[in-house]
Amino acid sequence: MTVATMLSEIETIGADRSRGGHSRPGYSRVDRELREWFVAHAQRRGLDVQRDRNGIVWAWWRPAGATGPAIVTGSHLDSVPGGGAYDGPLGVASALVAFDELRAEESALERPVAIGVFPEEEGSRFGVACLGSRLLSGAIARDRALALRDGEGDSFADVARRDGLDPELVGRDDAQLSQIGAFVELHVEQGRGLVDLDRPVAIASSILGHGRWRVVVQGQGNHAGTTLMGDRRDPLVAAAAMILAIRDLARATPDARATVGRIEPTPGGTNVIASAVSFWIDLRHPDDLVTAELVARTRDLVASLAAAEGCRATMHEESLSPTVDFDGGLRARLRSALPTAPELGTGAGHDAGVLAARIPTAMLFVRNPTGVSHSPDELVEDADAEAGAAALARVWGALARVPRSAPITGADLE
Ligand code: HGY
Ligand code: MN
Ligand code: MN
Repeated sequence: MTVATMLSEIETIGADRSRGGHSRPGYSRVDRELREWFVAHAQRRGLDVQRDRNGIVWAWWRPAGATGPAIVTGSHLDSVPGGGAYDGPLGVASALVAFDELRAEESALERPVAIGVFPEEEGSRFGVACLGSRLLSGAIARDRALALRDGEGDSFADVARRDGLDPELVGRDDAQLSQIGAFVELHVEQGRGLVDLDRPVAIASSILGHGRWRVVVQGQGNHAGTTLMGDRRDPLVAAAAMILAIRDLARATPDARATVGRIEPTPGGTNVIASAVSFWIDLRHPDDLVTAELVARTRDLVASLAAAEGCRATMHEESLSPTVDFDGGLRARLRSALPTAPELGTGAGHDAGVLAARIPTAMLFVRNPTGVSHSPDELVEDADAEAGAAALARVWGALARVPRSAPITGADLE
């Protein structure tokens, strides 16, 4: 089976006719359908499937004689609103295709292998990026996670319970992590690096530090027609000034990226001056100290521009991930398995970036001719998808054949 054929099986699940693309929130009915698709493929291959306390689905294969922590690959199946078809699912489909190839080498494998499917990687439902891998690794406290609320006001505790999990059990799971020797995630490239290099597959070098902050601006709701301009305290006007100022701040800071893609006025009437506005800032920079400096300057901007409109504002951190440089020894092993693959950094966050704090992780990127992501325009040509799965099989097999007496990160190879 090819990667393209696999992905065609799920293309209608979570299809979003109004936005285009797919909207696949974590821990949702759509997410469950996608999980069931994966589980069926994994069980058809004789993999031992389990869903852990955090909702991560694992499919294990322990060939005779292969013992110790597993070499794991995988990715996520959830999406941003109106997302593309490849961000996440490409890594899961490629893992299944790569497994079909790996199984032929069963006798040579020294280590077990597994595929992991991580929920809520995009954080589109509860606001925290990579919620599943953060819970597993202990990067988010259980109580904070359980109290998170989605756009409907449902708590993660209630949603997790409805999705078959026990809220009292979610959280850091060292026993589960101890079963993983290394994690290698394959992902569509979210940029044009491979297009410019004219190569199908790259090895990841680093992930840009990134965070999300929610700004709430409070003003005075009133009538659009009876309120003179000089009498207004309009939070939407203050928010507009803040969004432009944050854009200018990022433009003036080399390598910084700032985005406001989501804004929610209350009450949101055409003939109503809003009483309050929420908007979310996504800020990213390679240097965590610069990110912190940008956040501090943004807080000052928000306060002063709110005051200029007679409004008040708060700014609350929802998610923060440091810049990650992937494990050098593991990258060396990937380089020896894929000697012609270039190394590229990325500005996009991934579960492999979160797990890097606890276990050796690495990533492979597959060429995206449009370079566009978090959009229906995201694309991977079928031939490149197959090249990605073949590269993953090579890397996965090389790592699973490393003798158990040798360190998996191959520090000696650096
Ligand atoms: O937002 C990101 O960087 C990733 O796509 N979750
Ligand atoms: Mn992704
Ligand atoms: Mn994404």
